[in-house]
Amino acid sequence: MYSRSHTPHWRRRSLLALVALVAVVSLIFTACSGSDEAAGDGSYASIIEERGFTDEQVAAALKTYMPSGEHDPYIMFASGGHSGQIFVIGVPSMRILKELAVFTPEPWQGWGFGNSGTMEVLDAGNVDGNEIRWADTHHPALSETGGDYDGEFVFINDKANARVAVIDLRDFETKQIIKNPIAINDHGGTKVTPDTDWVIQGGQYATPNGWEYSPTANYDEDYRGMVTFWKFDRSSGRIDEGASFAMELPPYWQDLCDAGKLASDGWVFCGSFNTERATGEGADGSGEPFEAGASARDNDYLHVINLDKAVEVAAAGNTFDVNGFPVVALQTSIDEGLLYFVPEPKSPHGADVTPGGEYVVVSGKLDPHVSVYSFEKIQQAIADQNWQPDPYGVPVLDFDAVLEAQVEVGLGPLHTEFDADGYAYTSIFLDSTVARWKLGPPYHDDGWTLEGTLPVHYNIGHLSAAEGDTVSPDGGFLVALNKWSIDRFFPPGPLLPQNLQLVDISQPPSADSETAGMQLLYDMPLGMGEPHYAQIIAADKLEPFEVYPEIGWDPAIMAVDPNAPQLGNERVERDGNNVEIWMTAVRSHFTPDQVTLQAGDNVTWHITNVDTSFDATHGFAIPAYNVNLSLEPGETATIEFVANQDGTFPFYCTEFCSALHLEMAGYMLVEP
Ligand code: K7E
Ligand code: CUA
Repeated sequence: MYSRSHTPHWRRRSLLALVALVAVVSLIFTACSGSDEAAGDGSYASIIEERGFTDEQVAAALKTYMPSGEHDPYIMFASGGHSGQIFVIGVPSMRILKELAVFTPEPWQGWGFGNSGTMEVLDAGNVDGNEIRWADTHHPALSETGGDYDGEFVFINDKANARVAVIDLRDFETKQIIKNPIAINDHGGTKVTPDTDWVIQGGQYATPNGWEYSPTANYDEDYRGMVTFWKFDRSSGRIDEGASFAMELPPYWQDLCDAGKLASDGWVFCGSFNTERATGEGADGSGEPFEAGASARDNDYLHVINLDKAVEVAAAGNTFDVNGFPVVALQTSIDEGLLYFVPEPKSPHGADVTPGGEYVVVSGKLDPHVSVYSFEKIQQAIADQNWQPDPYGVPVLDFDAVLEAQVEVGLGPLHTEFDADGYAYTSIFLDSTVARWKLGPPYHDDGWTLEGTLPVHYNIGHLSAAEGDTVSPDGGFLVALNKWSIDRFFPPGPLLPQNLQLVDISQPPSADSETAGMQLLYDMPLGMGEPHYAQIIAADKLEPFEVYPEIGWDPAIMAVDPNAPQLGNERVERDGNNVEIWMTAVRSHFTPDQVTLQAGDNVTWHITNVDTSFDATHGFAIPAYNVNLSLEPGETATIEFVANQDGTFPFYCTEFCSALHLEMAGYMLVEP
């Protein structure tokens, strides 16, 4: 059984096996050197020889190989970028298990093709009346208990339209999509507080509140940034919009946020850029382009937010209203001591809290250092009122008073995660490396030093270490999520896949290792949208349903639908031109297998998959009506449509479920 100690059993076992195997391999090499007999005999020694593998390559292959039937010890939830979905990937095999449907219709899962439950979730993400059926997903956040992943839920943001989704990990289905009422795009989210009381969604490109029209000439007065705190109700598995609130921020472009934990529990930290408040060249070309205008100052501001206190202020009703949503005004935040700034060097990006919550690590994209701020020193500076106001009156704490350390890690540092031994890993975009560096006290007395770097291919964005942003990171594996793959794979046209590179971080840094003990294991091309962030959870924390617990289960309510068709009560009822159908699906039959309608009927059609066997999924497709369902064992679904096209429509099962799967079909007859 896989256990989660520093060096898990399975890894110790596989390392021992590896050492033994490498020894055997070198023995065989020695025995066979100078002889042609080994070549081509099918032994692994001859394969290694023929393909010219090095010892290191053989070790890498052995570390990622999962024999048929064995499961990966870790599961990675990677954002799907433009696909609007989440990718579920086994680690270390890097096998894709599922493209989990979130914001985008997905036919295999029957997501968004007639199933009322899925249509309702997707429609809740409509914006200004427009059906938005894609998303730019960036940051998945697994639910936490006590700052550790608990395997119950995962959340993710849509940068393009400022939406947040809730996925229940009992069935890996999206249960809720929420449109942010005050912002039209986001970035600093999702992240969760240590017990998942709050889901954080920070803004990005400032607009007037509620994305009202205002010319950029009025930027300073009318435009505002924001951070939204969504109250998560674990018992219902939904965000409670009515208990949620936002904070109005200056029109800086807020970037990534992280929740405090342990030492800093109750606080939230968000980076920002464009504190210059640049508004671009403008139509007449009189201004400065954004990339110059938004990079003019030496510092931007880390936003330090007292969430516990903000919750009290919002609960007391000390808010104003934007599109019916409560917002704590900027001046209220200043007056009540909810918001402080800390100068952060040169166009910062990631803001990551150390496992114990003692520090916030910030990377400046245009600065070769990570800057490490002490939460204790931040508290002291607040108590000492050691600050200057920014143009909006927000206290900017003294940089030197709150800085703990700066570590030079390379050009273009972005994001940081941690392992179990007090090392931090920072992605270095311009250098295309992962930097491994040593944290200072209480992790190491001789810390704040760079141990070394590992080249990655190429232009790494985020990285994700096993449970690497929790209070107890596992170490062992790290995945570099690289933006460019260039020469790593066959180029399928000019749009190239991203490259997810698996790295072994189980070995300590050593002086004779150029890569500080890190070993590159595997290149995984991902050609389905650009993943940004990913989180890696120990697989034994996940307890998904194998089949739905009872027949007639409605995933939208995670309970049996009392109106679900059951074996024996299949029927068609007509009331005027309202027709309701109760159908069951079982290997290999739909009951009833003929349904006769009249043109213009309002049709409500329920189907239950009454199969209870592991993996006995049925599909259900009706041509011309754009209906396609996936009915997992026990699941019930409802479709509603107007039978506005007369004709003869064979419906059929779209999952190859049995030997007589092709016979699992029927006719929908619509009389003119
Ligand atoms: Cu760096 Cu959206 Cu987290 Cu992409 S963000 S890399
Ligand atoms: Cu049911 Cu194929």
